[in-house]
Amino acid sequence: APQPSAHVALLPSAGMGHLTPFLRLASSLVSLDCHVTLLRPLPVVSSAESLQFSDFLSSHPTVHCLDLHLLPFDPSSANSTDPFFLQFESISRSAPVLLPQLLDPLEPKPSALVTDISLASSVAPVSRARLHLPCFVLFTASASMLSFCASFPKTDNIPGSPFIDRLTIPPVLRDPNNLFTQQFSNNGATLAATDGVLVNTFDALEPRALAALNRGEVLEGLPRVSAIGPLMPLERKRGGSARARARELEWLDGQPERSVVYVSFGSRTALSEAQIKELARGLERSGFRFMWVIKTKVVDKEDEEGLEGLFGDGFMERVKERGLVVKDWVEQEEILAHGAVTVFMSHCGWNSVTEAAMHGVRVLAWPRIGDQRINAGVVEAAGMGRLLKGWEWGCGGEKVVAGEVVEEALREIMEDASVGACAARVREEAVRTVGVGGSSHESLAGLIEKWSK
Ligand code: BUP
Repeated sequence: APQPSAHVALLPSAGMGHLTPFLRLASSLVSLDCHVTLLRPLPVVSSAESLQFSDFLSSHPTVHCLDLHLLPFDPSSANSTDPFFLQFESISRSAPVLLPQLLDPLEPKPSALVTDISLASSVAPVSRARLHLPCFVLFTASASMLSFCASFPKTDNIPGSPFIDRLTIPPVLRDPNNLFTQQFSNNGATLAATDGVLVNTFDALEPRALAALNRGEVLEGLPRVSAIGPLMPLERKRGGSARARARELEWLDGQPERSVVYVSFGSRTALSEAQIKELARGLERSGFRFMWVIKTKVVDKEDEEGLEGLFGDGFMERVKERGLVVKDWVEQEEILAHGAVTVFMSHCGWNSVTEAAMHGVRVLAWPRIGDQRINAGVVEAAGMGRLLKGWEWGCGGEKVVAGEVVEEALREIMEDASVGACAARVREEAVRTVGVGGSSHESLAGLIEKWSK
């Protein structure tokens, strides 16, 4: 058999938004004959992550998984209570000690280490100086967010991303003492000392941001930024055999083409109870068909409340003919791929945006935290979606958006053929870019060639 062309070690970080693109990259590398060593920080934060790891490993038996058992870490010493930020810190502190122990004995030696951006400042120096491995960063958000990260603490006039300003930046970054602000700033400052940056985006989605990054307009000394997205979803297999068709997909099978609004705010943001009630009212008033994936807790393990208690006024009964409300983990990518879905009311986590782009689904953007408002700017600039009218930070949480506003926003985006046409064009470009000869395909092939030498 031919020898694998390159051996790449991958170090993902915490949360589905970070893990998902790593596993997708791992899968693409395997299909391009690379040998992959996957470093798994343990324990993980959420049930979704454990399941994702075990599913992935059983369907990718050639991937070599090494467990990185995190060293004890006292969270009370860090200025944050966010379980995911605390986990970034814990992995960052453990990695410099554990990576040599795990990677030194490997034969053949990896030719490169790809780390998550949230770990870059602690991993890149060890990778180069101690492991003698070139260090690449997988940036798990948009190229616009990468520009912002590379420019930080500067927060406006970011080249190639005119929609970034003081109002769109994540509020947490206004506190210089917050743990996340410090991590973000250190990781951004490390970018120029890495060997390359991979981004899950593509030329047609963020042409100006990518051009500005690679022309050196954003940060002098930034290495090559390779757009390798949209990263392809994993094949849905569990234990090697095909799974039964999920209830959500069966429900969609029974709905007319392009009639359904899919509503989800991602794996780690919960709406307030008052907002859940107003959103329900808006969906009901709109008269549209909908599928709503509800999360009421930041970490899924703590989410035990039943659906009934959330609405409690006969809502479920009244909408049962045209609405499905789900509390479990769903296969979102397959939902967005379904022909019945036409609008995605989304928090604009970057994976969600790339999945909508891949399937030509319009986005009604309702950002909640972090990079999501900047990602919503990308969605608007590409024409594939709209920002919820009157949006401001905190809406959905402490500020409640009225049902009437939701209703009107849904009606507008459903009726706007130009958004639909843009979304369809973005989809065509996404398909083209990952095909042989497409720019994302060629970028990944170029990296593999580099790693094979
Ligand atoms: Br919820 C949910 N099923 O039920 P994002 C999410 N997903 O497949 P996030 C499901 O998780 P950050 C569900 O398709 C996407 O690939 C979804 O990543 C999938 O947002 C991923 O969109 C979620 O980036 O993370 O989880 O809020 O805030 O880190 O971006």
